[in-house]
Amino acid sequence: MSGTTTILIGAPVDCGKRGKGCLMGPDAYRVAGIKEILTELGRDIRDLGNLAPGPLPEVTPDNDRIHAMAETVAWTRTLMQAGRDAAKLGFPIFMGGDHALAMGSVAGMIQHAADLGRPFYLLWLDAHSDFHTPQSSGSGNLHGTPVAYLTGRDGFAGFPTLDHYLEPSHTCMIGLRSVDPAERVALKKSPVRRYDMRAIDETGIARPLGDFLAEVEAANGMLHVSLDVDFLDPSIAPAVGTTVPGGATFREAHLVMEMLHDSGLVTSLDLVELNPFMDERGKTAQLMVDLTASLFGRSVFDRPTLNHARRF
Ligand code: 5AB
Ligand code: MN
Ligand code: MN
Ligand code: MN
Repeated sequence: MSGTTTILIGAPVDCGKRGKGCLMGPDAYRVAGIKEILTELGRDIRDLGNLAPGPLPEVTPDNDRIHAMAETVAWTRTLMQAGRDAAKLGFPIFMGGDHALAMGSVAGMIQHAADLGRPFYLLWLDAHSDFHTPQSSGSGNLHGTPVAYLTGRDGFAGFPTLDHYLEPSHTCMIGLRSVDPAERVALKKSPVRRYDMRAIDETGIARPLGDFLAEVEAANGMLHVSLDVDFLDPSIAPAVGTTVPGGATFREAHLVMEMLHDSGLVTSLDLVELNPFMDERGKTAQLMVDLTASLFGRSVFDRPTLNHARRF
């Protein structure tokens, strides 16, 4: 991980779906000790506090099911700019907030990588593919759309146009187990790499991740990790609106984070979809913070620097 400055960006985005509560996420991560734990790991922490969206634009969604489009557009603008500024100073951690925040956080990181002339890669750890367009979404919830927006799919009129979009082939989804029919059709036509839970059961989680990391490394890419709480099995991470059984186990999730640390490739992170209102004595918030600690190098024993990009 390059540099030691880590910038915490509170993004209490709660407009990506109807159920409320993700706005409490950033504070739950602070209560769970995110600053203290990362400080112990040698990081220099700057907490920008909780941001607020800019002025609401006048927008009319083409699909009347779409919920809170104006607010989501406002957040996208705010987070894109805040992320771009933060990335010049260090490693941004976007503390969500629901997954609609990734429209802004990842968009900002894409532009930052382009400014540096480096290729950009996205690791999407989620039960869902979040590949709906506003037209195909059955729920109208925009937290189910960020990957479609970021890869430049049609149907996002009214959202900020980006100078640079995400290459679908630079995107890797791991943990999938709830993909809607319209998303499946679109994904099948797209070079997005995708690994469902069955693939993980069959090969283990290290292999697909190792393959992807090898590619990022070979390209000297910058890697953004977007961690949705529902990537994890609901038995260990109940604080989420969209629980889907059969998620990543405690050890699978930690192994992902440990391999990401060892790769040295990760340059920014989203922690999304935590709904502290649904938590059990803070256990999900604590697990998300512990996973972040693994990403920043916490381990039982020191290891010689292993190159997981090559090992698996
Ligand atoms: B999350 C669903 N595909 O569009 C939809 O939690 C779920 O950010 C979206 O991954 C889940 O509403 C969005 C059914
Ligand atoms: Mn998601
Ligand atoms: Mn999800
Ligand atoms: Mn969710």
